[in-house]
Amino acid sequence: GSAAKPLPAYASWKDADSMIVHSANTIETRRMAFGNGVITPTNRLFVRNNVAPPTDANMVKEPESWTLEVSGVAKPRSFTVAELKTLGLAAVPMVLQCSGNGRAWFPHKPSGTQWTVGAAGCVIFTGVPVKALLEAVGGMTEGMVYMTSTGGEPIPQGLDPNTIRVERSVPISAMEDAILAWEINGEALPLAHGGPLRIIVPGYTGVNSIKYIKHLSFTKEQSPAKIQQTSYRWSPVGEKSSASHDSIWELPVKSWINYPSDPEQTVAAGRVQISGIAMGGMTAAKSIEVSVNGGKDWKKAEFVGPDLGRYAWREFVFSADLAAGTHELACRATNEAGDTQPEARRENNRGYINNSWRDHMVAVKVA
Ligand code: MSS
Repeated sequence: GSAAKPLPAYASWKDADSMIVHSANTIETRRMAFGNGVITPTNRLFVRNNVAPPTDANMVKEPESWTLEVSGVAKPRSFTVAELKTLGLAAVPMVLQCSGNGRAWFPHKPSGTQWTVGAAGCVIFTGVPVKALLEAVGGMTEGMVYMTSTGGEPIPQGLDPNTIRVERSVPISAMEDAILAWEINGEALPLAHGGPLRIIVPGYTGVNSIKYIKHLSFTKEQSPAKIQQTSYRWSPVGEKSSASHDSIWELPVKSWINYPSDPEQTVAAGRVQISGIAMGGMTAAKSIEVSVNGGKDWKKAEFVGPDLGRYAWREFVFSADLAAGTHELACRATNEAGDTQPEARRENNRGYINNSWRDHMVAVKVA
């Protein structure tokens, strides 16, 4: 590959040694940098922007005065963050995972960032439940089908806003657990992660959690923005995506091993602690199995550390006695809904939502 790129200014506070800088808008967490503490430290959390983030330095200086417009409700109005803070409070531990995480393993080499495992993290967002906001505005207008969020990036003049605007619609059922967040892991939400205010849609892929949200509306139709209509769709390989293909929304069950996973490292023969993370998607991770022979035999592994609820991931460990040689380590999670992580990825043109256990396997040298 090419020489390591520096962190962009807006994310210069990230721990450089823990990150892979693909571009100024796409920064991945190294597989060996997740730790075993369940929560991903904010300075190691991945960053993904579809367009350059806002450069207005004042934006996060006075977070309380950022305003959110709310429409598609009985009493449309706008709220400052200070006003939102009076309506309710919830803390949501959850996996934030880019739709394209795992794209690097699609054999047809889809365009887009070649993420392996690091476009994901487990963090705690704090803010006001969308439900509490809805109560304050008299509920949504009758017949609404989608919850639509608009990002606060300035739209350059002379361009069709729909080609640039970061605006996503999700089914209104996703509203149940959604929050408007101003804090991440107990700290003010930095611009890189959507400060001053961001919507969080737990269980859904990252693109649906719109940063620097400036407009929340309940709508009958999905957003006309390109990012909704023709991007983030389950289109077949080789086929241009369109609104006729299903939208990329809910996350599936998934897991991967983080330790050992360094291809440069040789592990000492004998007792080895194999550890990683498991998530359930829309329901909690229920169990996790590990294979030390490339998926031929599976044994139950143990969850360790705190259980932070259905949208968070779990840490797991498996003790194995490994003899000298190369071992293919794999893991496979099952969620509360009874879905088990599949061996094969679900093929799609842009390489979204890879949860194949085989793709996430690691070959470890033992000596
Ligand atoms: N938001 C806005 N406003 N803008 C942009 O660009 N992106 C997406 C989300 N949101 C955006 C938004 C994506 S796409 C993702 S993943 C996420 O975000 C990420 O996050 P962080 O915080 O990590 O950066 Mo894929 O599905």
